[in-house]
Amino acid sequence: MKIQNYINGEYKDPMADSWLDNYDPSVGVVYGQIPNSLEEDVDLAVEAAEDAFPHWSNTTLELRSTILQRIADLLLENLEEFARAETKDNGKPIQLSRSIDIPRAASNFSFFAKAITQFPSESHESVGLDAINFTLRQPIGVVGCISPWNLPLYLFTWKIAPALAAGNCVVAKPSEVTPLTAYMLADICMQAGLPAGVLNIVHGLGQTTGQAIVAHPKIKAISFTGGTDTGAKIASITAPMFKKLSLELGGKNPNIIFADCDYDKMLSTTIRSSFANQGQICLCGSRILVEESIYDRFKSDFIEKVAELRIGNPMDDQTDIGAIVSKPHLQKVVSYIDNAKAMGGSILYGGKELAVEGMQKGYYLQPTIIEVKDNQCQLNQEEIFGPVVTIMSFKGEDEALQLANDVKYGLSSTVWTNDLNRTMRFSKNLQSGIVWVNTWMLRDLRTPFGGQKDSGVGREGGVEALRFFTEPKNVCISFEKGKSS
Ligand code: TXE
Repeated sequence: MKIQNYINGEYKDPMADSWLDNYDPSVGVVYGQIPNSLEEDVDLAVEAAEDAFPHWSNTTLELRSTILQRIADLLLENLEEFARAETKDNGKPIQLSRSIDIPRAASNFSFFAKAITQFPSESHESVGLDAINFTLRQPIGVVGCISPWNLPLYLFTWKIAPALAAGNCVVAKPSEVTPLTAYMLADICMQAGLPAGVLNIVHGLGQTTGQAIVAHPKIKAISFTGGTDTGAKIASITAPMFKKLSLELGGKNPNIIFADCDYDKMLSTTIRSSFANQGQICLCGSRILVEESIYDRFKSDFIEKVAELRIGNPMDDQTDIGAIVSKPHLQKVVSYIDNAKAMGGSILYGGKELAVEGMQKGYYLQPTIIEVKDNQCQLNQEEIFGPVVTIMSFKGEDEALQLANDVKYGLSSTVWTNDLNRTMRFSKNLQSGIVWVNTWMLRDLRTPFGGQKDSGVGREGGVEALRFFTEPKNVCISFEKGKSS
């Protein structure tokens, strides 16, 4: 199958007629082509977006909201088709695509369809100076959205929906590794009556297509989710151009387990927070820190539960762990495991590539648990982004906090405890954008989402996303005092 760009309301081949292979990771074979878009394709998309902007930014909130809600409804009407496409393209278990990825993509649209109708701005009376100020929140113009491969449609729409709701026109690029559902979304947008040029989707590589979006002088803001190194590169290009920038980057998140926790809930959630989506979620708790008194018990129970996970055909309803997204990524994850011993770790479970029956060339890897003694080892400091977790013990609160914060990243943390005072101490002192207590990945779309330290800058989600995608303008009106004042 051939995927095309979506520019100015229609599907288009790349101008240079250059194409890239798209792989099905479950079987390791090419099953389609995607545009290898170049600067000229991005230029065309920006032109279309610029032309569409005056009309879209002046479209009533009611109509904008109706169109976005229609996109959400159409995604849900076509849920099964989208879920199967996501699983084929990414290798994730179908039950995950069905229950999380596609419903959440629809929620992103319906959430921001409503949120924009409730988006307030401030006014400040300058008492004694006889002036009133109000803040106009205006759409920025043409904005760029670049998303990764791990939660393809989920993260793509997480950016596009608030950008459109706020009245911007968008040039967006999904990951070249997982382009299929973004391609299908274009069709839904056409059916929903989104005017031509309001959303443009350009496919291609990061260093060409992505870079052309980032460096385009007419694109005034960039929202990016992906690797920390890529984020740094994007920041270095956009900073001298004074673009607004939102970066959601990597994580090396601690999962801190105290002996007083609800043990069963902790254990089953820790299986998910370690290995959901083959561990390829920036929020996964890849460093498990366990209080010394329950360390041995946890270790054996965790290994036993992980051994029950079913690895196999992503399209099978019973599969817990599907395929790794691509061959290069599999090789990267395996190289960490191969080096584990040299890095001071001992493999407690897994660590091996697997051949799934009938899918011998697919990219399968066992869920892997590595015991480490030193938080400074590479395994605990670098984002592996695969089904690999480390476990280590700690003695008390002080050590747990020190270990948790002792990384360059600061995206999310999970704490398991029933001590309220400890909960408050950790909530205040953990250096991360999100702290989950006695849960993981429980998301409320109104909350600020993003990381500290090398995990990014800025926040998205709820009102934060609408603030990011608008330019605040202070209007100050002086008025004359009447006789009565
Ligand atoms: O991400 P990239 P990759 C981490 C994870 C992973 C590593 C690399 O550790 O192993 O990053 O993964 C586009 N200008 N995360 O290489 O390259 C690219 O085309 C503009 C964490 O796949 O950052 C894709 O659309 N765009 C992460 C998007 O950026 C560029 C999720 C992300 O790709 C570009 C994914 C450039 N110069 C990986 N270079 C998370 N935090 O969720 C690439 N891109």
